Amino acid sequence: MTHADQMMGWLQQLGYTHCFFVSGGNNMHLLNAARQRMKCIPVVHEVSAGIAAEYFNESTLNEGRAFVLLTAGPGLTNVVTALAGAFLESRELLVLGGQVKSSDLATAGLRQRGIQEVDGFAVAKPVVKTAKRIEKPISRAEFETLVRGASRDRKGPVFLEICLDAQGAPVDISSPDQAMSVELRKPEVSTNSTEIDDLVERLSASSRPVLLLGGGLGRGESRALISKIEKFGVPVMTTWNAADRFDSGHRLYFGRPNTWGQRSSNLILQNADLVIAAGTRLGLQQTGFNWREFVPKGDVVQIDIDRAELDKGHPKVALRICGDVIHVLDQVLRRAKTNSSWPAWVTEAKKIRTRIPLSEEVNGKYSGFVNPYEFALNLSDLCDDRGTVIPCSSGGAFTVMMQAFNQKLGQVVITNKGLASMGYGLAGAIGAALADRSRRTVLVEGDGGFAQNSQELATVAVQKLNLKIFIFANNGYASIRMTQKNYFGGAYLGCDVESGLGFPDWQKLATAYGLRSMTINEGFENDKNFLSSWNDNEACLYVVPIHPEQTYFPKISSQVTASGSMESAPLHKMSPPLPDELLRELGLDLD
Ligand SMILES: Cc1ncc(C[n+]2csc(CCOP(=O)(O)OP(=O)(O)O)c2C)c(N)n1
Ligand SMILES: [Mg+2]
Repeated sequence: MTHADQMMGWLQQLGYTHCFFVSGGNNMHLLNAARQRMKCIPVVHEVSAGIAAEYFNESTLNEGRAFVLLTAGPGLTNVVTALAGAFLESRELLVLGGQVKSSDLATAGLRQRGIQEVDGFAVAKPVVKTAKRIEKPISRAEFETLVRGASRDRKGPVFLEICLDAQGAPVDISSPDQAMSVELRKPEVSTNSTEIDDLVERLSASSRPVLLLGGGLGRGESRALISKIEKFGVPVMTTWNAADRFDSGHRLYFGRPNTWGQRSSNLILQNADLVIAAGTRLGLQQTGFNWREFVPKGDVVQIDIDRAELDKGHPKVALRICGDVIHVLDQVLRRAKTNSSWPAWVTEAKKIRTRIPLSEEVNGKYSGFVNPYEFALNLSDLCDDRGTVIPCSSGGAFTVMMQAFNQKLGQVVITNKGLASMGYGLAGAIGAALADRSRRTVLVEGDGGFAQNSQELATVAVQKLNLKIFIFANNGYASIRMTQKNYFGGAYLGCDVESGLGFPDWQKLATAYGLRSMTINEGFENDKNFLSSWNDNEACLYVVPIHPEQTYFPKISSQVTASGSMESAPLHKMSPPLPDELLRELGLDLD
């Protein structure tokens, strides 16, 4: 038995079942050991392995867990984007990398000694929770502590770079190392009880509270919380990372506020007198770059497991509680007293929500093209509560889906907005689809974003995934076109074919990979051909024609200032402005 066998056995006992990999000489022992114990899924590019494993684990649909296996040098450099994405979104990700023999490692001052050698440890370090180079066999206890670090406290990627000789080293399986290690202690929740008392008092005294749930609240945890919130009757909103924690049809659900958020949600949030931000880091995208005007009429209470997020200095937070979000919310909902003004606040908020649609007329309709907001609404109706929905993570398709998609409780919705990278959609959808093959997985991605990882259509075909892929075809990078138009007088460069950026014929590309495809148009939701492909269990690629000049309103406008910096409107001032009479009717007096 080799140390590689031993490590794979340990991983198996820790619940790992799936290995996304790209092979190479420097990870050969690890792959040979994984082959015998895991479902090994070859992907074309390492970055896809990383993203797929992140989404597999995030979807938490089965008992299994996925990790990534890659080779040294280019294997590692190719996965860095996925490490950064998982790091920024606090997602569990274990990456095992090969490395040259310990005797071939470059010594100080050398760029390289071993073939393909790159200092993976140093490259990965800034974008992982833990990085370690393993030059000789390590104990089970050490290995487990390293691996479990990915899913403890604030989750994040762990990168272990294992030298070829350490992988292949023979190990004595009768050594005491083999005993099961003791279960690691659950993290102590050191929440300060006077802070919880303070929050209980603030909530009971507030007349217009909003509970903003973030991705720090797990899917299982939020299920248990819903009935408690119902008894309480306070308006609930979610961040993008918690998009699937609440049903969009629930009477207490008031959407997703954000810089690219739902206008009604932004208005309600900005009218609150207390916002309890639970399990969200309240980053700039969430609060608006103009964070000084976040919740201008009320106080913000933030609950986060990471002290650094609470102390970062923005937005203004009246009460900061460091702790496990479910633990804090449980106590607060048990002890706070309901306030008699809440039903009227819910009614007021409901009116705002009903009067301001998710698809605004200002975006218009172009004949022969699909309106992306109407598309997202129609897609919401088509998706059942057992589906997995993967909006991509950049461009118009991402923001439209997060603005207009109506999720059902039971669905899994995953994006990676922290990195907001092109190319995340397809790789993520592959990971999520493999996490539960009985579900239909739906991917919505822009043509620019899709082009970055389209090589994984090969994986979709080989794995025979029930994956429905919608590509917003709008002649390239519409977002960049818009920037170049608004700020640089239409000096277009590298955003479409005319300005030098190439794209394939998507249907021909699908055919090349042996996949079905069709172009859909307005009314697709009732089209027989579409519905028959939608309802079977096979992959299909749908080209969705979106007009290249399609607008994406409402949005927060920004201006370049005299000093070259940017200045943004607060969350409640989305463009174009609402008519004064509507604002008056809704009782919105935010200036
Ligand atoms: C890896 C990466 N490089 C660059 C960007 C900057 N960027 C943001 S959106 C965008 C264009 C995306 O094109 P597409 O997916 O077609 O969406 P569209 O802009 O057309 O809505 C680019 C280049 C990014 N998000 N990720
Ligand atoms: Mg595009």
